Amino acid sequence: MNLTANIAGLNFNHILLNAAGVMCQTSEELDRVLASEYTGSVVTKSSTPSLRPGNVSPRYYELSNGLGTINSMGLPNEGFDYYMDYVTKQQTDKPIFFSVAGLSKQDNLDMLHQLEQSDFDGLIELNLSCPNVPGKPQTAYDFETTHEILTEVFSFFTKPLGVKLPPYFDIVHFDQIAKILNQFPLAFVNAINSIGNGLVIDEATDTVVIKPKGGFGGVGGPLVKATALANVRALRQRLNPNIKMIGTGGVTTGRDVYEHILCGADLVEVGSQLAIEGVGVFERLENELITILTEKGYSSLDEVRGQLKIIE
Ligand code: RRO
Repeated sequence: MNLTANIAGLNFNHILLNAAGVMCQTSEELDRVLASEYTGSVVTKSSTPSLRPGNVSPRYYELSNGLGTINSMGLPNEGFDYYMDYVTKQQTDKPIFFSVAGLSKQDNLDMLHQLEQSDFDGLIELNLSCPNVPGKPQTAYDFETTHEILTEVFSFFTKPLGVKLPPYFDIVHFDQIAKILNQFPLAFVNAINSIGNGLVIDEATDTVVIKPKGGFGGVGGPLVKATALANVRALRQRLNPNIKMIGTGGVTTGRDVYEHILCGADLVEVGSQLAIEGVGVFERLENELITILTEKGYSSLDEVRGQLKIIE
């Protein structure tokens, strides 16, 4: 079975990888994702210029009924230099994604200048959608600012760069963000980040389950699958064909991976379920995907990608 993908001339031998934020903060975690025979790559925890401890705990919670997760991690990370050191030391044929999430435009530009001047030869993911830093709105909900940042970035940046988007919920917003993104030589677009500012309440105590922001946090897992698929599909239909799609959100089975591909995903990322199940999830999901492809008589993902049928 051919499970390969290509973004910006870089080859991926498997379609799955972690979603930024999950199992990718320390070098040990990054090593585990990278070492899996079933991952196409790894994406680093979104970094800020300096180390951040993130929000107070409890800041992550798994719903007991398997519906999903809520987090308000608050961008804990080891700092830009730590990830630069990690990625430039790797001897791997997997193209690594380096995620950056500055808390200001200038922080993002500074980190991207350093990446541009470095020996890093992977891909860069600009996270415009962190929902959990108190007082900092999700950048990609502000279309004007998104346009302004990308304009400045592409005035100097030449390496393969993509953006991580928050979910959109209106057709007009799909149209508007795609129109902006199509103005730039993006290598890829990754949809979706968690659904921001959800609220989960503990039944026994009538209390929120995470402490930061009074309990508000980003929702992931099965709860977000329909929104994730809609965003992948809507953006794939609107973006220039040379901009590749990464599908993220609600992946717990091989069928979920398959549906992301039907909607147009080139690569598929696993967040909540990786946190719950560990790196073994990649082998299980790939095997489940291969079973589906085989049963349907496909021998490569190219036969499936974007082939979602609608009711005429
Ligand atoms: O660290 C986080 O709280 C976090 C980030 Br940066 C993000 O992009 N998405 C998310 O759900 N959590």
